[in-house]
Amino acid sequence: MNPLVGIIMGSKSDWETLQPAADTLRKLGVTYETRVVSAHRTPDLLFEYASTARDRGIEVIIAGAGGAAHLPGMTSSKTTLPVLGVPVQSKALNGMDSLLSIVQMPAGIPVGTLAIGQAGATNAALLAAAILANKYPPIQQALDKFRRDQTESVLAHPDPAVT
Ligand code: RP5
Repeated sequence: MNPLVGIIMGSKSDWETLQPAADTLRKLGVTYETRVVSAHRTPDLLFEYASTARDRGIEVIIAGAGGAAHLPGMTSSKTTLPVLGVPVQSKALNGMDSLLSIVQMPAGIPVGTLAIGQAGATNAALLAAAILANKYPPIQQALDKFRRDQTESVLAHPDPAVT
């Protein structure tokens, strides 16, 4: 099946952060592809990826980057698909640079910005699934089950001192 979600990242070094997005989509039965697409090192590829994604059947893009993280914003500038930005926890500034450069988009070009790091990647996948669930009932069912299982797992272990 063609991928519904495109997971792109500025560098191979971002994969550790973005992998939970891929794992979460797989668990929910959502098809996806993963690619390194850099706003700075491969700008032509970024333009091509973003401007052709819809025609290839992609419906949501998750874009993760660190430092001067222009990838999500530039991707959104070339497509009207929903773009979810994941700030990578950079070494120099602990991800604050990534967060601020992704979240502070000018009005008119939206990026849905998630938390710094792997929590943001997981939630980007859940949000992508929620967007797709409006059109694909099996994804809605998988999301409902994910929430039920999560709740039951917490309730099943009420005492933190007992493993
Ligand atoms: C950004 O620069 C990438 O998103 C990455 O988080 C950061 C560092 O990249 P590498 O030097 O590890 O390739 O473009």
